[in-house]
Amino acid sequence: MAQTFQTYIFLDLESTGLAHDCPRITEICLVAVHLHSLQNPERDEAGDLLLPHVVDKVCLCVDPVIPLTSKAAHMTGLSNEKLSLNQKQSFSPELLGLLRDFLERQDQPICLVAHNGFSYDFPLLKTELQRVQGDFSGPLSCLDSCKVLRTIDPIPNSVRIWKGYYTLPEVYRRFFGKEPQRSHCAEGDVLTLLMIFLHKAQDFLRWVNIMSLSWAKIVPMYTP
Ligand code: DCM
Ligand code: MG
Ligand code: MG
Ligand code: MG
Repeated sequence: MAQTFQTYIFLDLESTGLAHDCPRITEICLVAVHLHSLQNPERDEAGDLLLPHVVDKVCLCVDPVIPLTSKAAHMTGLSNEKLSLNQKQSFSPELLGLLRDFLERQDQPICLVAHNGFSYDFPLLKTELQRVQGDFSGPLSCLDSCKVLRTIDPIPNSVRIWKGYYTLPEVYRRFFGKEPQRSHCAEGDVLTLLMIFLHKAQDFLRWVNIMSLSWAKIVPMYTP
């Protein structure tokens, strides 16, 4: 299936915990970037990559209704108290509508991109959509950047097998030689992912047709 995605939507979720905790979303960020900006990246005077200017962005905090695990609270800096003191709303049919409208505004076809998306973000998002009796409509695909990196950035023989090799901050450090900004905040992680994608854009764009899955094939993380 040779299809040229016109828009890539980089996505990250923060949540109340890991898959076995049956987590709920606490924060969602989507940054939509047109293929044009991925193929023609902006650079500063030193030649270093810049984040594209022309993007559409949605960042929302969500009342998860259930408690965050202490690990998730520690990682993200979020808490049930902070979210409720700020009167954040739970994942609602209106939020589904907002996300659908955001997707519809983009040049089609779209590919969603998330780091560990196949095992975490896409199934969790599908569960939350199911909870409000909805889903995304129309053709939509998704790509796990971690899966692509295992092919385009294989662990050298000199490095002992180490499960941290493909974490978002570690890949960023390897490619850019500095720390990413604001890890485990949805927008921070999305922008880190976008820079990683830009750094290897030719490779990602070459592999996307083979490694992307239809959104319809994503199985919900659990039944709400
Ligand atoms: N998470 C967790 N414990 C971990 C790693 C992640 O509970 N050791 C959960 C909470 C995070 C969510 O996964 O909000 C997404 O992780 P990340 O910040 O890597 O996107
Ligand atoms: Mg993530
Ligand atoms: Mg078009
Ligand atoms: Mg994150």
